[in-house]
Amino acid sequence: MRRRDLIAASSAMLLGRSASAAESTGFPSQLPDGMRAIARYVNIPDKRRLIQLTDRPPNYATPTEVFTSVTTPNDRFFVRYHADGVPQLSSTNAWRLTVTGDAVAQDVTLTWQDILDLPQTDVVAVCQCAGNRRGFSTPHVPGVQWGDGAMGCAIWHGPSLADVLKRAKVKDNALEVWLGGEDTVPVDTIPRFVKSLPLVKAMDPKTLVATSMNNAPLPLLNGNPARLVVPGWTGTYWIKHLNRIEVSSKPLNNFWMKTAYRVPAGMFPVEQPFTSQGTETTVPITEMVVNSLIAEPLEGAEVDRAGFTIRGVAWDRGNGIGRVEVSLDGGKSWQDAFLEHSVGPYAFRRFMLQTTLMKPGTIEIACRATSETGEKQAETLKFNAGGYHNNVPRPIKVTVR
Ligand SMILES: Nc1nc2c(c(=O)[nH]1)N[C@H]1C(S)=C(S)[C@@H](COP(=O)(O)O)O[C@H]1N2
Ligand SMILES: [Mo]
Repeated sequence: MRRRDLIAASSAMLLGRSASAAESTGFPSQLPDGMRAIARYVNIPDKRRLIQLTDRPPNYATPTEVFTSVTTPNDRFFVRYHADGVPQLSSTNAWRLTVTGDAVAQDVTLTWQDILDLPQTDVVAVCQCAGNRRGFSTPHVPGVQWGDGAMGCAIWHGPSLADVLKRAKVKDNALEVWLGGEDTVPVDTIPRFVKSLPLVKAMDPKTLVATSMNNAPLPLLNGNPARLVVPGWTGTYWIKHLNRIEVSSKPLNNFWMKTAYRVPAGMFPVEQPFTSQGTETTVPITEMVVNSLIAEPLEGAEVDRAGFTIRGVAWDRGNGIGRVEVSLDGGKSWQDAFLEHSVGPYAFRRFMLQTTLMKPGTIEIACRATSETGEKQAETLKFNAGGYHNNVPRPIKVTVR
């Protein structure tokens, strides 16, 4: 921190203001126009300084400046719910996970201890809502108007879903695994949030039933006591408060699979198509697209003409990040950023660029990532009605002094 920022920060503290200079300048860049007047910072149990977009159901975004680190702290991790029926925190002694369905040889009910007794693994992975950046869609589309903050990266720990399913002896006719959580819906007209995975993704050793997050119990609003972790896939499959699993020989036929979370067929190519849920015109949204974000400086910041540091993160569907480029002139020219070491293909990868002497004035800075397999961010928006998968580089303005 520079001396004048330090003075500004300490005088803000003396005045009892909680907003730091960085956070107040960051607010505009990460939210779409209509949201800025409604959104506000909130402190709620387990959580501190998130941006509230809606209260019921709870939808809270992570502020951009948090994305200078590889893992997102639990108390800053975003929150997304479809219905206003978050369960109460309860003892893990009472928790049960049932595995049933026409494609298991025997129904089982697992206790918390059963889950702890299975082999445990760790995966560092990004959980990103399919609708992250929806608020920047042109034209505007309905849905929660997320800016940049419907994502986070954590160290997830627990048994693989495959080992849980094995306890029920999966039969050869298995096609999909249906997953539901304990949260309820306030009215019958909203269907309960249940999603399915194709068997191959459910059996992937990296697909976990996570019992901890960043080496601590999951916060209530991130799915305590256990949630599904589906590395490389959008957040919609990461079922929170997981308590029931059905292994089925049939495709799940509900609102959340057949109507919501779908994209036009062919618009976003994937490596492992979810064939049992595809039609000729639409497919379920699954694998994330390559993307990147500048977390420092924030939009509207004043930067030093002698040189300043640009930092941020890049991520993709799990091939890993191979390159991040930064532009200091609104996308006309690009230079390679320095990539920090990778902590795994599903994690955020940090980048940084140190600038050299430049002229005072307003500049636009932007970043764009390329995956290890050559996937690049889109140059123009691939418009779709859900506002999903927006990975167009978005320049931010800073003032050089
Ligand atoms: N039980 C339950 N799980 C859920 C949801 C939900 O509404 N209920 N929302 C999903 C969606 S769309 C996303 S993006 C992620 C968000 O995870 P987080 O709230 O821990 O950030 O949870 C997923 N799991
Ligand atoms: Mo989501």
